[in-house]
Amino acid sequence: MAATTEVLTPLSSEELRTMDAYWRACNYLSAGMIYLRANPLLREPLKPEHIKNRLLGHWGSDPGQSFVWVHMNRLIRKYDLTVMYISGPGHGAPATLANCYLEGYYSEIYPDKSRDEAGMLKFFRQFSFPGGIGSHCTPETPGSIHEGGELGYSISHAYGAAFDNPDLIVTVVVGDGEAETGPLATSWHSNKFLNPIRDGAVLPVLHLNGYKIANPTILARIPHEELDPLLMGYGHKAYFVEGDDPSAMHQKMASTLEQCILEIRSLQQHARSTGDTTRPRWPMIVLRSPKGWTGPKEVDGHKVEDFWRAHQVPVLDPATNKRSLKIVEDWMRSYKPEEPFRYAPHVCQPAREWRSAAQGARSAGLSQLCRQSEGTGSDLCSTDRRARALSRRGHAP
Ligand SMILES: Cc1ncc(C[n+]2csc(CCOP(=O)(O)OP(=O)(O)O)c2C)c(N)n1
Ligand SMILES: [Mg+2]
Repeated sequence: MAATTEVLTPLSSEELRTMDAYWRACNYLSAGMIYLRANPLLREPLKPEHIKNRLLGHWGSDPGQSFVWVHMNRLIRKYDLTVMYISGPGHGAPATLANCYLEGYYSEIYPDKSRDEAGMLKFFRQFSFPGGIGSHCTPETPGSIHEGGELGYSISHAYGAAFDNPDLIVTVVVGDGEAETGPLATSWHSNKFLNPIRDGAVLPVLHLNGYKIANPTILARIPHEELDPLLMGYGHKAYFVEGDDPSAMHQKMASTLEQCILEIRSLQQHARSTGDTTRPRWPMIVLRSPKGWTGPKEVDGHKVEDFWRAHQVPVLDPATNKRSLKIVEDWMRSYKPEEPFRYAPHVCQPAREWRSAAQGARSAGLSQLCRQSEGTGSDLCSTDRRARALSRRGHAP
């Protein structure tokens, strides 16, 4: 039997609204990186000349990864956690980059990619462009210890980070395709080497979005009655978060992730107060969400969301096909970028202004934007400085 969580609606309506706004902002930025070379805030109707000449990048993995990130941020703030995020499907670099940018961290390292309209445009244009940055997570990604490009090492790197770091929790997203590689399949057993007194903890999030490039994945296809005991055999108590309705999924994820964090703390507390190092059954999450979640559902009658077509560029010819252009525009506007960004006075505001407005606050990143945008996301879009400084983003294709 899968583990269950008791509190199913832990988020207030305001928290839900702001977390969703942050997540939509991430998804907007991810799509923007893949598509736009002009008009970054969609101030004017999308035209062919706003579209990049060569479309590259991976969309399918991004919404699920950003979903994990925003939910982890809520708990970092709530419990003052020290957390590192490692991205197994590091081909989904737009998710990691979008979060770094929204938190403000990206602009600290690369000041020309500032948190204003001009900076956002540079941020989009550099993506997967010669002389810019890779379409996978690369060492240039701030805080990166885990490169995208070769699947299979996320869990090993997560444990490497957790060993001898008793305060650290490493959240590691594992792609269901990545999980089929030899290195990943064996690395689940790394928990056998984790000392609950001396080491930190690893919280795997197995992302069952159903596909690896153009093929279905095994772990997404085997029945629950087989998957759950398999993960138990790997040493985990698995919590399942499954669905596609964003509001319901936010509540489920918030509740489940919090349960996992509390359980990790309680297991550590027990070991550290009694000296009992018997191997605990560490919690983990199985996140079953559609590949390319919230992206275009269909293009020219072909299924895209929740299908292999969402893996990379979901709409292939918007620069030359009016119908495709409209699909991309409708898709990007569906994130209501005017809400999280509040066009004029916020993202577009000179970076110095919002920085100084937020002086004295320890938190950084979208929180400042949010504070000025009537609270959109202010309570949860930011990690505090300590958590951010210690967080490391990692990646694989
Ligand atoms: C070792 C290795 N084999 C193959 C690939 C090619 N590849 C790139 S992305 C991908 C699919 C990954 O699927 P999944 O882990 O489920 O990530 P998702 O995009 O679905 O989140 C593959 C096989 C690779 N990058 N590394
Ligand atoms: Mg997958």
